[in-house]
Amino acid sequence: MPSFGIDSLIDQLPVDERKKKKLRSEMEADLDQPVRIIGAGQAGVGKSTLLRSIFDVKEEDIPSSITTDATSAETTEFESFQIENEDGFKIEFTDGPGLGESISRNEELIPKWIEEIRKHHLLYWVLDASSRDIAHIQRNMNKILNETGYHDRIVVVLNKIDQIELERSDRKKGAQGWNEKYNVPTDELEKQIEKRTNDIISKLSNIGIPEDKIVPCSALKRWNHGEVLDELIESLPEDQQIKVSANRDVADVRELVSDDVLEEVE
Ligand SMILES: Nc1nc2c(ncn2[C@@H]2O[C@H](COP(=O)(O)OP(=O)(O)O)[C@@H](O)[C@H]2O)c(=O)[nH]1
Ligand SMILES: [Mg+2]
Repeated sequence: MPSFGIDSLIDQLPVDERKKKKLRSEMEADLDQPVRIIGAGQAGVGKSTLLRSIFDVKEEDIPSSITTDATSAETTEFESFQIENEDGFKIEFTDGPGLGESISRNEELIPKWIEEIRKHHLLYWVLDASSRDIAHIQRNMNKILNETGYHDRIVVVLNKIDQIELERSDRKKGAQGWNEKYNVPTDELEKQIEKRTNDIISKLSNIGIPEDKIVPCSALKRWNHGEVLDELIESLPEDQQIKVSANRDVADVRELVSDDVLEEVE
């Protein structure tokens, strides 16, 4: 047995002894298997950036075919890569062709996505929070969720919240969106994030996605990425959660604020 400290990990779970025993035997059989996570969304929404901000994924871990930028040739293939975290557990990420780029392409892609998603424990779907039109995304999501039944295995990430436009009156006053010093949104931006998030929550509740599955974040600024990870873990099947919990110590807040702030508090 590799030294995962599995017993001590299981001991920390808030379940009774019988459940722990059952979990232990299931997990030992399953230990070498990776947790499988698949990311959907249009090209350029920030899927790869998000992985790097949450997991210890290095640029070189990601196959070059996956890191293609938004303007380069469309890929039609699904591609996976694995990382191993501190506890020795494997996490496999799958990336696929961008959804929502054109209607005719969607017809062809959606069945492929459905087939592929079924092989994964969890689906995360990244939206660009700064773009307003999500009608077509909503339709794609609805089709895919109805076929896969993954309503409780999806996390919707509203990424790029740092790019949401401020209200015109605030812009006129010269307000900024991002507070660089503390690496947080300004009050003016926060207002817009809330509006946009609530709008998406109400649109996606129509297709059966619960409110807590929808998480705003900025992968680039690493704002609220901890919440994304928490929601990902919570949405995994119980016996898979432990494999990802080592990643819970995502960037310390202190890493993210500017140096003069750190000097002030020290
Ligand atoms: N402003 C901003 N840019 C982002 C954010 N996340 C990703 N990006 C940028 O968006 C571009 C596409 O990101 P990438 O992760 O490659 O998208 P992917 O095609 O979905 O994997 C890159 O230039 C990223 O730096 C974000 O939260 N805010
Ligand atoms: Mg990518």
